[in-house]
Amino acid sequence: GEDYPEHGLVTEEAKPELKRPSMYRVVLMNDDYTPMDFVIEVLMAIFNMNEEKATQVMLAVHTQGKGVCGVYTRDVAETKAAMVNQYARDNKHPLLCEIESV
Ligand code: TYC
Repeated sequence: GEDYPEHGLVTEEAKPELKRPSMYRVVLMNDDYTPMDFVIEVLMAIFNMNEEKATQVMLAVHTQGKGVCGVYTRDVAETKAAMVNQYARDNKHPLLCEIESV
């Protein structure tokens, strides 16, 4: 855009173009041991899904091996993945959540 006005006093620096933040997929991995109800509970609690959506995503992970829980900025994606992994460990389940760049 214009760096300076046509008239009047300049009171601010020129505004730089803002970059869009990099986005990351939060991916849930299937395993043979984590109970289906536990996965649904995690999806509802951490990814704000209703029970129907959480069930759909859990079954997609169960049948396809992995599935996307959501796409977020890096800090949010890392925090949500860490929350899933910590909650799974606390409950002695092998459930694993990863992040990958979109
Ligand atoms: N495969 C698990 C079972 O049969 C269920 C499951 C679904 C586990 C999704 C992990 O990310 C997962 N109990």
